Amino acid sequence: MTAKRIKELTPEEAASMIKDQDVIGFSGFTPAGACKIVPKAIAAKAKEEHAAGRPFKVGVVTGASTGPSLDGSLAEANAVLFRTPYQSDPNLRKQINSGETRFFDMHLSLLPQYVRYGFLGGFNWAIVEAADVNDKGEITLSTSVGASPTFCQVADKIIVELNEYHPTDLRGFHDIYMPDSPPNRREVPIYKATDRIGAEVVRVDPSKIVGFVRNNQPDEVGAFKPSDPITQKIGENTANFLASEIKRGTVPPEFLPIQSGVGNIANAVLGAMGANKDIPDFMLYSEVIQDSVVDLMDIGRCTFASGTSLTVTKDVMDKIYDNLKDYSRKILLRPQEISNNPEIVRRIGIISINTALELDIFGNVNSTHVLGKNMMNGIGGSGDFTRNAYISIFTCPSVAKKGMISAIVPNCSHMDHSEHSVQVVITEQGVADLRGKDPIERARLICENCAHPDYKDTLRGYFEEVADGHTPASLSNAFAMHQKFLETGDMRGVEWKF
Ligand code: 0RQ
Repeated sequence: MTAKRIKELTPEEAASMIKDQDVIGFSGFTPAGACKIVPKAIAAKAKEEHAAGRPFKVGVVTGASTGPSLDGSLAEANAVLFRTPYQSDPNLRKQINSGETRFFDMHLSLLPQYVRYGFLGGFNWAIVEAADVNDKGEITLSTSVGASPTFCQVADKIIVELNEYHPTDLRGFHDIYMPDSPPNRREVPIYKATDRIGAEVVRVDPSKIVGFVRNNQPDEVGAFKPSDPITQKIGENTANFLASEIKRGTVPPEFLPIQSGVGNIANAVLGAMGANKDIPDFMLYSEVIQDSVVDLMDIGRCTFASGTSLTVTKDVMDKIYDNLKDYSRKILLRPQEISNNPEIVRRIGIISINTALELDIFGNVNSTHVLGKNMMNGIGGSGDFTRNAYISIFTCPSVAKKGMISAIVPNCSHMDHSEHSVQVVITEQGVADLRGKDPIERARLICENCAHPDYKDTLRGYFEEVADGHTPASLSNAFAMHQKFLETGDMRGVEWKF
């Protein structure tokens, strides 16, 4: 800790300054770098206020999802006025889906500029976790950058959650760069994943920092489920597809940077890519750097990872901190508007790999809404990458809920990524390469190569017999599989009505 003139506060003193209806930009992109001790104190204050019969709710804006101490505590205290841009907390999800909490789902690359343009109104506070802060107003962030530089720039006041679990030597791990606003914006000068273009620290007017709160707690990153035969097969199908693209010359032999989503499927895909000898050593230009990436670095298969968060379990984090100099040469954390920047994605030719909840036979993808209405997490960065990728891939198991839901349906019940952006679909059953295919060809490929055998005949019946038009559709049958699930708890055995 290198600041002498910034006041130390207790978490309760920090929380006492937050008022009902205040809007707060919290650090955090996944549980990595998310505030922990101050939001818990704010949640405790909310409970006290509610017990005294007074209203108390705050607007919560973050980089992406956070951990239980932030979204979990505030939701449990019923203290969230509105939330954006992405979340994954079960309690908060319930409140969002019951209409109790306003949530608006945003492309993660757009959030910082929305905030700077004033689209979301004023920000009373930036509350950011840091590894260090000094009297000049230089903040060394911890394990994520997310939207923190922007929150610090626009907020009236700043509270720093100084987390001494993170070494001050993290200075140098970040590349902080904020584009000018139009009409003065220039190109973001990144031409390869390893380029550095900004500062090591977030620089703020030190008089805006009202104090710091000490903490010493690792990130609340949960362990991954071990990969199962389904995720393993999806991973192998993806790796084999990419190897075949190199072989046929549509992907350059030196390969291209990879973006990979989060979660178990993404973990399995990266593992399979690492194991596939026909895929050269590769770099990541992604948003979330998770355990599997560090494993691949250790065996030399991943040579560099640029992201906005280092979302790793405690053992992996400890390993990185024990060898910080070495990993600093291979890992770089950037603001989310740079890690997910469409201009860069298009320029450097990123291969994007994201997960669908459901997709339709034409290649439209739903990543966010269960049965068209209940929010799961949010679109996250998947749209930033998909729309602009060199090759955009969506993966998912062909069925969910023990086979009672087909991930492949005649019509998506909600749409996040359209057929125009989705190029390749991969399930454990196989690969559908949709490039250069018309709608009926797409439907045949997705049905034959990716659908689960329990659903193939039903799906085939829809587009071969019931539906018609350039994009075969039957408005009265399009949601019959969803309807059957709502009525019986199983999508199987739909009979089409002519
Ligand atoms: O529910 O846990 O109750 O069994 O959905 O599904 O298969 O475990 O997959 O954890 O990878 O999540 C799309 C949500 C997938 C995620 C989504 C049920 C299924 C299970 C989860 P249970 P899985 P994952 C970079 C990229 C959007 C953001 C994004 C996501 C649960 O990947 O949020 O891509 N993506 N970001 O049983 C009803 C269906 C279903 C279904 C699955 N069709 N209908 N339920 N489930 N399919 C990251 C960031 O931006 C930070």
